Amino acid sequence: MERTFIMVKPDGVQRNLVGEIVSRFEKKGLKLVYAEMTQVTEQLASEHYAEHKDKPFFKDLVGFITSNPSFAMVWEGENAIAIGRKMMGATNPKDSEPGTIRGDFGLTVGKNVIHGSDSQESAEREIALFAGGKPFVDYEKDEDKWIY
Ligand code: IDP
Repeated sequence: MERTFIMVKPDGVQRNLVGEIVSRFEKKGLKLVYAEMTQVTEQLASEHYAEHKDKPFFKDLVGFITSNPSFAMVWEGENAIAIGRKMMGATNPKDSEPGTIRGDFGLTVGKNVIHGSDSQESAEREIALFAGGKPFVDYEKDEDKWIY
């Protein structure tokens, strides 16, 4: 079983897309093991987006992600990381397919609604960064026997 870190960014929270996004992941068959409404700090944003620190959009990105609350989640399931990325769609909504979250709800790369881990390594790093030391809920879902 894999775990992936998924976060509805401030634009998604403000646009009332939290329920829609949670619903898509639930219906897909993934299991929610952690969720928190969170105000991302500048320190956390800088660590999370460290790979982009030399990019021209870094300042705007950190400013945006810290501007309002986000909704952080950890979803569990087989191939959860790759499936989460597929469900999100391409980084720039102009390239995201309809049916994906960014394809359906985003218009610009700066406000693309959702974040999701792109590899096992980043999933582990991001889960530790955002949810390290927080309580995870370990439970069985009866419907899993109809999914696996
Ligand atoms: P990802 O979110 O699909 O993993 P990354 O390349 O890791 O994409 O970029 C992180 C975030 O930085 C993107 O989701 C987007 O919000 C922002 N971003 C990426 N490229 C640009 C850009 O060229 N201009 C403005 N913002 C960008």
